[in-house]
Amino acid sequence: MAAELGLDYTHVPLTWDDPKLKEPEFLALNPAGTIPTIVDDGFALADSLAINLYLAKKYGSSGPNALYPTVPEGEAEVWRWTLWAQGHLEPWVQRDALLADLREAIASQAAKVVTKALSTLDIVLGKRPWLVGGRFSVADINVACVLSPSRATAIDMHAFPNVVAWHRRCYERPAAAMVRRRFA
Ligand SMILES: N[C@@H](CCC(=O)N[C@@H](CS)C(=O)NCC(=O)O)C(=O)O
Repeated sequence: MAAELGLDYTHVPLTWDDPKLKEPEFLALNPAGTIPTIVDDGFALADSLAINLYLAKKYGSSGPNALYPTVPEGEAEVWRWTLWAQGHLEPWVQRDALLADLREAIASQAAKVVTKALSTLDIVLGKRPWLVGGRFSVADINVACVLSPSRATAIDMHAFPNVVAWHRRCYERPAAAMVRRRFA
C-alpha cells in the first residue's frame, strides 16, 4: 500500500519469529507483538488490513489514482470486502501459521470454507474487473494480500479462473512487482 501511494517510508525488516517483536519497545506499538505494524506521524497501528484502510483513506482519497472511495456507498463496499476477507479467508488461509493443535482441528473444514469464499469471489470477478467502483482500490489490495503467494501456500486457486486473473492483475501492478522484487 505504501508503494502504491508513493509514500516515503522506512521498512524495518523483522520476521515473524524475531524476539524483538515481544520486547517492551515493540509491544508499546503493538501489544499483539505481530508484523506488520506501522508508525505514521507518531501514530502506531497494527493488522495489515486496518493499516491498508488507514493509509488509503489518509493518503489516497483524491486524484486520478485514488485508492479509497469518497462516497459512502463506495466506502461501505470497501469495508464489506475487507471484513469479508478478514472473516471468511484470513483465519482459514493462515492456518499454516496457527498453533499446531488448532491447525489440525480445523484442517478439514478450512478447505471447504476457502472454497466457498473463492466461489463467491469468482462470481463477482466474472462480472467486473475490480471489486469496488470499477477501478483498482484498497478493497482489491485487502482481499488480494490475504491470498498472497507467501500467505496462501496451501491454496489452489486454479478452479477459479476469474480469481486467478484478477490476482495476477493485482500482483503485476508496478508497486507490487517492485516491492516483491526488493524483498525477494
Ligand atoms: N491479522 C494480522 C495477522 C498478524 C500476524 O499474525 N502476523 C504474523 C506474521 S504474518 C506474526 O507477526 N506472528 C508473530 C506472532 O504471532 O507471535 C494481520 O493481517 O496483520
